[in-house]
Amino acid sequence: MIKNISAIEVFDSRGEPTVEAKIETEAGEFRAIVPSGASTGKHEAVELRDNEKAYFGKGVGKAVTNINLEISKMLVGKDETNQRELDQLMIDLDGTENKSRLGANAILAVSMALARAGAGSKGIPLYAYIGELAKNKRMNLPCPALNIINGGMHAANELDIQEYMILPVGAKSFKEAMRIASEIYHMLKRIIEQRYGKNATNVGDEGGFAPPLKNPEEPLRLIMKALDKTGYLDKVKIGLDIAASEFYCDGKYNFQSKELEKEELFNFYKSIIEKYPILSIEDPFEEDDFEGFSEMTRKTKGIQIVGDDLLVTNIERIKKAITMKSCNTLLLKLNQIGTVSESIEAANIAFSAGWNVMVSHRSGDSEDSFIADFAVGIGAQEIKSGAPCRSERLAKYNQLIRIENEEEKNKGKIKFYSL
Ligand code: 2PG
Ligand code: MG
Repeated sequence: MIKNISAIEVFDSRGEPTVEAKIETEAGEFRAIVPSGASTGKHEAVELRDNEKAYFGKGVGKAVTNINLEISKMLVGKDETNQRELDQLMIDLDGTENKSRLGANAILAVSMALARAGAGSKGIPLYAYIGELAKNKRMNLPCPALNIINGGMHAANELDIQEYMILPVGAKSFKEAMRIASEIYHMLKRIIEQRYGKNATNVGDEGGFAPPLKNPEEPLRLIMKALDKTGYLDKVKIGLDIAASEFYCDGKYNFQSKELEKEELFNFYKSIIEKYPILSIEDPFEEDDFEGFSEMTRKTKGIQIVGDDLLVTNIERIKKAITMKSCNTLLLKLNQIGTVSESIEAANIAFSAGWNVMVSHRSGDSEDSFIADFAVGIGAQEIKSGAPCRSERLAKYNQLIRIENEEEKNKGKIKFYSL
């Protein structure tokens, strides 16, 4: 039974305030911290900010108060293992389409802490509990997509493309995937330093390097060199998050200081797909262009087309994209939709359409590793949590290493997913 619910304002990896919720039950205390995006989709659930003097408007005092008063009042005394029901109670209490009254940050912090409390009262690991909630019989350790060069809204450089990721698809275990990624990351650092000087190895919000480049192909060339020098050319594929909405304006894409038509941007994608081992492209067009995504998916056979800002983990938008064949992979961010239950439902809808699911951190994140267990529990094929650098990124990867280690020790069934 839930004895108490409370919340406080803590800080995310960008030093901005965020919400931490705490739930007390007979089994102990369970906490969760919500993350925060920079390149947010306009259809995301609403992150409630105070818009007052403190923290230049970014305080989350109202969201904290909503937990301490309304949410707590409603949930104390309830059974913490009724995740679905309690999530629904919060959705109804909020009463808006986009959780703008109580704040998705308030609701999600409680929803995540509830899942931890539920796992705690059953005495099982969080990933196993999520697996039960998801009614999932095929858990696995996801393949990591590590963002090693940062651009767009996550870096103070001129790269239009937001994320250049490596996916160690040839690894046999999660641990091996991380070793490969770490070696490439450090080799890349040397290459960037040699070519552009020490200053160019400063990192962006997600721990990837943020060299002062403009040409969108140069990061690909640097990564290829790092793959070559580490001997991992046959084990690693490349993933991109274009985050195209960020440079879209009035029907044109402002790419490399030119105004491009959609066709021209598509031709750029075609040319890099031909030259580099690209496996995955996220948000190639602006966030309402379901048609453009469909065309992209149709014309780039064998490539993962990932919907992030397009889908915003929203069940209605996912269903629309399935009908229109707009993508083949869901980028899943819990705070885009605001509860654990709806996130699970979103994943299951995507799986049943034959899609992959890539669980994702946010560019403003924290030491909370919830999404690692979540990804294992739902059986996500992939996870993206930034570079193998900065502890808010590694909190997730380290938790996956722990889960894999426990599974190996106990001769469990959960294995690394080979993409
Ligand atoms: C994205 C994310 C995470 P943000 O666009 O996929 O990498 O960025 O959290 O800033 O929306
Ligand atoms: Mg994205």
